[in-house]
Formats: sequence, C-alpha cells, structure tokens
Amino acid sequence: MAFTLESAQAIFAETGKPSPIPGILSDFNRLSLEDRLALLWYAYTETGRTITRAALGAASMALVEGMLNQIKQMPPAEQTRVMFDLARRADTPISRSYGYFSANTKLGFWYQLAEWMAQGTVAPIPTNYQMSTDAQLLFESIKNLDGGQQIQVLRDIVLNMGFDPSVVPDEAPESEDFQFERTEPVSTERITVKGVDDPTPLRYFEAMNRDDFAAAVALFEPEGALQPPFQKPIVGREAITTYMREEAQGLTMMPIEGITEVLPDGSKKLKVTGKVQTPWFGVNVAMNIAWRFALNPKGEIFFVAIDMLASPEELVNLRPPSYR
Ligand code: EQ3
Repeated sequence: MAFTLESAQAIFAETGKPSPIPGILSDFNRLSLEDRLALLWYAYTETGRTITRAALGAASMALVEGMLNQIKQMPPAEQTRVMFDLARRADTPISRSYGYFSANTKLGFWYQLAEWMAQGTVAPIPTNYQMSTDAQLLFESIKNLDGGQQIQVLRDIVLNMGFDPSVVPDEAPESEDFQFERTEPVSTERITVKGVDDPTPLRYFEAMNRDDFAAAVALFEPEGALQPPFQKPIVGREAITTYMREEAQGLTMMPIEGITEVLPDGSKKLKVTGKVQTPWFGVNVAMNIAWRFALNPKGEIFFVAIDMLASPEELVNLRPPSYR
C-alpha cells in the first residue's frame, strides 16, 4: 500500500490532541494594533528574557543594522508608527524590507528593538496602557501554555508581521545566510530511541543535530515531504534543503520514545516523541514535539510531520486511549 501525501498526513493523527496555538493566534489577530503590541510586550517579558545572546552572531545582524539604526534615530512617535506598520502588514519601505527577511532575521530585528525598548532608547509600551478585556484574557491563556508553546506563539506572530511578500513574490531578494553559533559543539552522538529500530529516523535526528542538512535530506525520497508545525507540507529534496538551511540551524533534537507499525508492503509508520531546543533559548526552553514518519518500502522518508504537542503527557502517551 503506497502512501499518498494525504494518507501520510493522516498517520497517527488520532493519537494527538488539538494544539491550543492556532486558536490563540486567530484570537490575537482580532485584537486592535495597540493591544497586539502591548500583549506581545507582556508575553515577551514573561518568556523572552531567557533568550540566549549567543544566538545572535554579530555578522548575522549586519543586514538589518542600517534599518535598526534608522529606527533608533527617529522621534518616539515615528518609532511607534513603524511598529504599528509592521503589525498591520503595511506597504511601507521598512515593512516591505522586513517582509522579505528570513525567520531568524525577523526575530533578531525584534530582539534588538525589545532591548532598546527596555532601555528606553526606542519608544516603549506606555506604562499606563490598559489592555482591553479580550487582550487580558488572551494574555492569561498564553501564560497557561508551556514555555515551548509560548515561544512558538511569539515566533509565529513575529513571522507574520511586515508586508506580505506573497503579494509580489518576484521582488524577493536573495536568501540571507543567517548562521547560528552553537553554544555547545555539534553532537556526534549515536541516537537510540525506545521503540524505534529502523535506522532512518535515527540517522535523521543525528544529521539534524550536526546541522548536516544534506545528509538529513538524502534520507527523503526525491519527492518526499516535510510538514513543519501548523504549515503545509514542503515537497521535494531541494525545497526541504532550502527550508532546513533557513529554519533548522542549531536545533537540538532529543527524541525519547517511539512506536513503529510495519505495513504489508514493507512500508512503515512511525511516531516519535521528544524535545527540541532552539538556539534562541538554548537549554532554557524545550519544546515537546512529535515526529510522524511515513517510510517507503526502501526505508526512505516519504513524509514527516513535525507537531507541537498539546501537553507534556503526550510525550509518553503515544497511542490513542483505546489502545493503551
Ligand atoms: C519588542 C516586543 C517584545 C514588543 C513589541 O510590541 C512587538 C514585538 C514583536 C516584540 C518582540 C518580540 C520578540 C523579540 C520575540 C522573539 C521570539 C523568539 C526569539 C522566538 C523563537 C522561537 C523559536 C521556536 C519556537 C522554534 C521552533 C522550532 C521548531 C519547532 C523546529 C522544528 C523542526 C524540526 C524538529 C524538524 O525535525 C525539521 C525542521 C523543523 C524546523 C520543522
């Protein structure tokens, strides 16, 4: 039984609980711009203070240095306007350039602004600003998320700011080379996972921990697909490589446990749960993750979905309740 993209997307789908993150993101988008920026500030001061400075190599921020300094020189009212423009995805020169930044450059840009806002060099959120009741309720929901989910919410919001580049995709500049300096040397460890004997997922985790994306992507079949959390599948080795280079540098994968099902034609379904650390937060925050692999009979990855777990209990509860 050969997998289709659709059938592969559905494997083990019944074993995970729905994540609260998409609901939180859609509630956030219904808030006023003032509330959005204030809520982000409060959420950031709860979680963001554990960002590791090591994540930002000096060279990687060179690209945005000019724009950041331009904002720093502006009068406070203009600085606030720039932030509003980014939040409402306006078509202005700064918001347009921001829209084409890579994910890590967008995060680094706001990280610098946050530092300056804390110092008072860039207009802070007014201390007497009163968030609406909806914003306060949403803030409570964010506080109830685990640390890994909180940083995912912050990241998704920051990535969706700025002019939407899909409106004029032809203008996209060359992709930037954002290098993360790992605080720990890359791992050369052999990985073992309880319940997983198949070498493909194990080699995948080892390659990812070495930032060896060529080796990781070679494990996929040529038209294989990778589905990041809350996104559509990325299909084909070339597209996956481009994505990994931008998004997966410096990640540390710590798979813990898995289940394997072998199908009559020799293809396999595997679900592995574990923790992932991002270089932005190092050891301070670990995200609870599931990888759902569909392997073809040759042992190549036809599909892998990366899911954020709704609760830490799902790390050990791999099967649906009726099977336990
Ligand atoms: C200034 C302030 C605070 C207020 C202002 O009003 C508005 C804004 C926006 C502000 C600034 C906010 C800031 C600075 C936010 C910074 C947030 C950061 C640095 C968040 C980083 C999050 C990183 C995450 C969630 C990484 C997740 C990575 C995952 C899940 C990786 C998964 C993968 C695996 C496991 C694979 O096997 C394949 C690859 C893939 C990447 C999919």
